[in-house]
Amino acid sequence: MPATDPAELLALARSIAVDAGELIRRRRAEGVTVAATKSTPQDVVTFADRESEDYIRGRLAEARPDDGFFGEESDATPGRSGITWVVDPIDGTVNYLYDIPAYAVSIAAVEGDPADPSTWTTLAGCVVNPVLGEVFSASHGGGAHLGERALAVNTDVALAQALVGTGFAYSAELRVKQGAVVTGLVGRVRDIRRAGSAALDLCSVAAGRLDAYAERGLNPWDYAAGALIVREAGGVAAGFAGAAPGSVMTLAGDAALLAELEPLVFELHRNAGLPL
Ligand code: 2AM
Ligand code: CA
Repeated sequence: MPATDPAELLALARSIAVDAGELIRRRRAEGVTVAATKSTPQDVVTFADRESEDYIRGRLAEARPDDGFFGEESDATPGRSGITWVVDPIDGTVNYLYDIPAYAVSIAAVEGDPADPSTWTTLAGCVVNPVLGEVFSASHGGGAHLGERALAVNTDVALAQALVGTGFAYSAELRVKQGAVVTGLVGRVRDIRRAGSAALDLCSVAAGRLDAYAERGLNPWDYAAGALIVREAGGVAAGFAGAAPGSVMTLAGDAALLAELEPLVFELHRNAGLPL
């Protein structure tokens, strides 16, 4: 079995994500304090984010010492194997702070230039919501699952009937412009959801709990695992104009629905003066 067998990588990702999920759930029950603020006063990191990332990093280093590491809360380490682990130790940190049960651990194994997410092929991804005990997973070519159940995105949904997930930036200035985008979108679709965890939003698309998703400003650790889970559920996860998902745009859903949604979201971004 080659060292890059996606099923083997997924088994490791799943085992570590479940254990890290249990760790953050326990810490949440003990009470959470903010360790520091990052880009804005709203962009926080808790001690549990750091503890979770240290734990995940340690387990990966022990199991696969030649792989690289790229996580939200610590410095990246290059590897020698061609595999890099892309990790969000808590996605949905604001939900975590408020004890809203929509936060997750996200772990993905990618191949490609660690410094350029547009070159990545994601081989395995796991997203765990420890409060609900939900384990979303996918391996390249192996399908997407919630627990044991195979997932498929919703198909044959017209834009006017689509339930669309999105999110807002920590920067107030950017959030106001994103508000203008939502104003233009909300009358064209069934409704909007803003759950607060990009990784879980992508898994919701894969599971048919949302028809589509569109958000600006994501980081690779927010979407790496979730984007693979969407694709393996038969959907598309991409940026504008077929680009890889990224900080400008991450769109997810069935291809036919995205063909309607993408031009609208693009136009609304341009009208709001958001860089494209
Ligand atoms: P986080 O909880 O790890 O910070 C909120 O819409 C979602 O987007 C969360 O998954 C959040 O991840 C992510 N996100 C990433 N960068 C963000 C930013 N600059 N502002 C707000 N949310 C961001
Ligand atoms: Ca995070």
